[in-house]
Amino acid sequence: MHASPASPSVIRRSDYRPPDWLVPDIALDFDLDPARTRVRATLIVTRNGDHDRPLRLDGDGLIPLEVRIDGEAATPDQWHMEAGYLSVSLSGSARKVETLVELAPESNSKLMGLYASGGLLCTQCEAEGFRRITFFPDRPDILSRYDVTLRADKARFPILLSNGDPVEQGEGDAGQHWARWVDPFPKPCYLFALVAADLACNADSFVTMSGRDVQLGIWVREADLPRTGHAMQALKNSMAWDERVYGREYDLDVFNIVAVADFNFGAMENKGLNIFNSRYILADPETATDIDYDGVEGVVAHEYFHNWSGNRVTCRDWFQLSLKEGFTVFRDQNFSADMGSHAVKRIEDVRILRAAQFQEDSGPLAHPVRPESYMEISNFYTATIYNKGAELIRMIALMLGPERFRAGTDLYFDRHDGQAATCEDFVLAMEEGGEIDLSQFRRWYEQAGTPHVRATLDHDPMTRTVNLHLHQSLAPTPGQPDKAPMAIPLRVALFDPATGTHHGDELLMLTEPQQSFSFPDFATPPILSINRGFSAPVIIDTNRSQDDLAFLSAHDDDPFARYEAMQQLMVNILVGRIAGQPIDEAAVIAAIRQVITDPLLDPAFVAEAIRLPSEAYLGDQMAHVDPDAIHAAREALQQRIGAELEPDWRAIHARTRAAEFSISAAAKGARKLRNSALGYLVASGAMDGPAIAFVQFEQAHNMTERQAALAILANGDSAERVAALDIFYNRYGADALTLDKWFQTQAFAVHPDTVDLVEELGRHKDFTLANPNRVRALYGAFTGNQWAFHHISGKGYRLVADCILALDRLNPQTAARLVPPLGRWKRFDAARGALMRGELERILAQPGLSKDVTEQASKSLE
Ligand code: 0A1
Ligand code: ZN
Repeated sequence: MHASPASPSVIRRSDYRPPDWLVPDIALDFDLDPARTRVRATLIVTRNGDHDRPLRLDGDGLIPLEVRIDGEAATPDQWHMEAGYLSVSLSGSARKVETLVELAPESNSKLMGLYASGGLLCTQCEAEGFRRITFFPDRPDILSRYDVTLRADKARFPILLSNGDPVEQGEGDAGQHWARWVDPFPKPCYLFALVAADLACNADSFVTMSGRDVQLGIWVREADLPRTGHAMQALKNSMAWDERVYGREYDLDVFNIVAVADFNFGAMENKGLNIFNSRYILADPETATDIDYDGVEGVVAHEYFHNWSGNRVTCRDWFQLSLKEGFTVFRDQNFSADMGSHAVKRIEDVRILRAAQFQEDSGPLAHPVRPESYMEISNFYTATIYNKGAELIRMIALMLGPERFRAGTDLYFDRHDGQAATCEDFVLAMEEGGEIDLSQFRRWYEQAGTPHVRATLDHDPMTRTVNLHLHQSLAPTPGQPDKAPMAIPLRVALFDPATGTHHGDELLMLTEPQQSFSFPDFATPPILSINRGFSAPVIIDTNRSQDDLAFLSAHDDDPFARYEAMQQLMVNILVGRIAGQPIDEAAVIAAIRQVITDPLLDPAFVAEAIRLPSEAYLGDQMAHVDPDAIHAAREALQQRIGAELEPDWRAIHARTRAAEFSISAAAKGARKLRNSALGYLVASGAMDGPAIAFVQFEQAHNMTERQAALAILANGDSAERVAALDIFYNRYGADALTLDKWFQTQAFAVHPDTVDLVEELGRHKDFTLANPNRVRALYGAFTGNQWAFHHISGKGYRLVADCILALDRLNPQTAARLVPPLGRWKRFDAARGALMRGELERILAQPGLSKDVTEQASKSLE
């Protein structure tokens, strides 16, 4: 239907075949220059099995300047180029193949392969960037030892880094110098990296559990050195945590991290040389919010943990991506919980899962945690692979308990060290090490979509028995019309409303389409607390009354379930209003009053509990999203909560003001609550609201309070709004990461003019498509602003489609990530749906569209 002239071909999981040739060793010699870099690669190749097929070396945009076999120039009958690869005919079982290519890193706007960023040269190879650097069988099941020599102008690029350990360096002619790095651990080419730069180093060290000294380096621009302390602390904490919790030790003598300004994702776990988007390294109180600090800690940990879950044990093929990503996200989530609050971290993670992954699961791009096919693998770095993948590991850990889970991970790491493994290998290790049967559980890897579980309680006073009836369902997703029942672990507790206590928390396994569980000894009907801790990534429907939810929001001893009861109270009111069935809001106001006046509660938890569900989450609760009605209802409730509790908001706001900045959990919690209180106070309509926000904006000694005040002002129309935005721009305009916040805050603003403002900002002199962070700050944030993006005029859709089309010519990966919001057209009314589809069709009609955007846009129209 929408086939473009060159329809990208589909890669299928079932087509996996072991490689014809292996590459146990590779030597790389780089003559680095932004305009003209020469790469000489020497591959030792060995025939894998009994066959006479040629050696196929992937190459994307490469021209072979030389091809040599065992040191001799290859003759024309020995090699030829085909679309996307170099084919070499070889006899014998082991040969040496050498190629020479030339690259222009400064013209590489895709930020894949070798590219220039802010005066340095760096690489990004995952998933298929190595083939843009040299000819190589670019697949993760080829593990090689790397011996890398880098040459460059010494004045311009005094620092030369690659994977593994530094072994030699020296001076060359004409101001050149060189360095040789050898990585003793065989690795797939997606983990290769190099950096040539003029950077300064925050140097530190770490002694591992077996007593080895590791040199740690975080490399940034000299001026940014003072902003690297938090990342370094996070790195050392991560190294100690992986030893303590998983028994995993670091394995090289050096561990380097380099921050770069232009990066398509968050960071990259290259062996011994992590390369980071600078937003996940740099943090100081003046420019970074607490969310940024947590992001730095979490991403530093994530990349470090990949050294075992991803590098020592890697993936056989890209369908196994969640093997490393889901597991590593699970690991970094638990690390961050251990560093701060388990309760709050769980609430935050579930909020992200629901916002990003549940939406994916209910739309045209839904795919299983282990997909069956793809056109462009870059499109599969998704919330499903990462966040739902982490939930799968979490469920396994819950079912096994800590000791047996650890036995399972020990077996997995020991058995597969040095191998390219599969998700099935992981599940088998869990079954064996953890002594459990996961046959039915495997469906979580196979079936896309978020299961619904309907839970009802009945109580028989004669037998004093309670029955919990559970009914599960899973809607069809693209390519999966019929689903089998899932194995769903549900933590439940039954509360006695008279005493406010329960009889114990139980783990129930729901494995049938319908199943009932009986509980004896209940004289009166209890109140159901279910999916405690969010034990399974499912949607629970219950018939609990507002009174039951109010009870749980005051008494549930599981913090997630308590938060969830509060959220459900609010959702019921808002969805009821939108449907024209008003529900009294008194219960919510009473619940909020109780939470904010309970001195025993952690302020960070309180801030989460009193947060109104987002407009997007409310949309997910409706058969058809009505952005205007959702917006109006939510604003009205916010105003009412603000006004009813105004004295409390003033008191909280005053009391949480700290004389000095601290990054402690307590100080972060206080700031979080302070900002919520300010939000409600301003929403109340109090005359002095904007002035109070402006004072906070001006006087804050940290970005968390300053940006929150700015965001609150940006939602309104006060004179303070204009002043604060100007001040912010003038003060921080020179710092790219902080200027991103200026763009982002305006794109997120819940304001009727946002769509016009975003159009203007797209033409601002500081806006550029060349920097992915800037694109995400403006257009990425805008697509997350439901009311503004879905403006009935369709202007929001047009702006985003224009951006996708312009960006696709430069950076298809980042362009493709803006497509999914346009693909949710089935969830909206006919008028909006038609406008969204129209933009998708316009995108697909562009000649020369990338494979990345073609896949996302064409799937979105189905
Ligand atoms: N493995 C990285 C994610 C990543 C993927 C692709 C990239 O470049 C296109 C970069 C990073 C991680 O999980 O952090
Ligand atoms: Zn990762």
